Amino acid sequence: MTQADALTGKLFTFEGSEGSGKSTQIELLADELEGMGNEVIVTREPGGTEIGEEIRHLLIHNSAGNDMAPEAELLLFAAARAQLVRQVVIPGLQEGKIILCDRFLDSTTVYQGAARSISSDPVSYINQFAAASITPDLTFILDVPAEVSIARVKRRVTDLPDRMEQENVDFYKKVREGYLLLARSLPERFHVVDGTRELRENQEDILKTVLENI
Ligand code: T5A
Repeated sequence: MTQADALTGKLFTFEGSEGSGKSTQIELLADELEGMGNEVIVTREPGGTEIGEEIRHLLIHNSAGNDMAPEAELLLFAAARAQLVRQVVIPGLQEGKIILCDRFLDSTTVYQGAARSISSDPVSYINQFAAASITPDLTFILDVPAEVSIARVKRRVTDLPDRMEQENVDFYKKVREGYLLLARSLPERFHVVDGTRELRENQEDILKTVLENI
């Protein structure tokens, strides 16, 4: 996290395409960290606040979203992030907590930037503005091939695929490539995890890496 020294907590973010295993690993990690006596906040994007969850509904589940311009989508993700950062992330960091966030600004860089082809200047500026220049201490990328993402999304029996999940295999490939490019450009912040490995193996890898960074 790169901001004032008063922010003594840690921000770990989890990225990757749909079905890559982010939520599963966050839940396992939060249990382990809390069991060790740490104060942990688990949150997600878009969402994590009442306002953010309303925006999430509009972005992901509302059928009106099918006509949404990529620029409008970018600004709505940014609006949800601006609220989350000010209402949850900064106060949590000021209280010295460990924050585990399911997606953060790298999702915008990859989905709206790399996959939807909005140019990098507005994406980067809007990201920084929304996130109040907060940068994660460490970001895990759960990396899975596009076909694995699609298969895992399809296996869900509880729900119809949401708007973002209806994208085709090329979109998922662009998302994966976008994340791997980011990881190569900022190796000190990103830790890439093979999301096709056994759950337990990834759980141990992520816990070990977090413990080295708190
Ligand atoms: N978005 C978001 C943007 O476009 N821009 C932005 O700025 C932001 C913030 C959010 C959507 O919004 C987009 C990206 C997304 O399209 P979401 O629902 O929050 O959508 O995120 P998803 O990634 O779609 O969430 P998922 O629940 O689909 O994926 P997870 O959390 O990565 O996967 P998880 O843990 O739920 O696991 C999926 C399945 O795989 C199994 C699990 O048991 C589960 O069944 N699994 C494994 N199976 C085998 N081996 C493993 N290692 C496994 N790990 C998990």
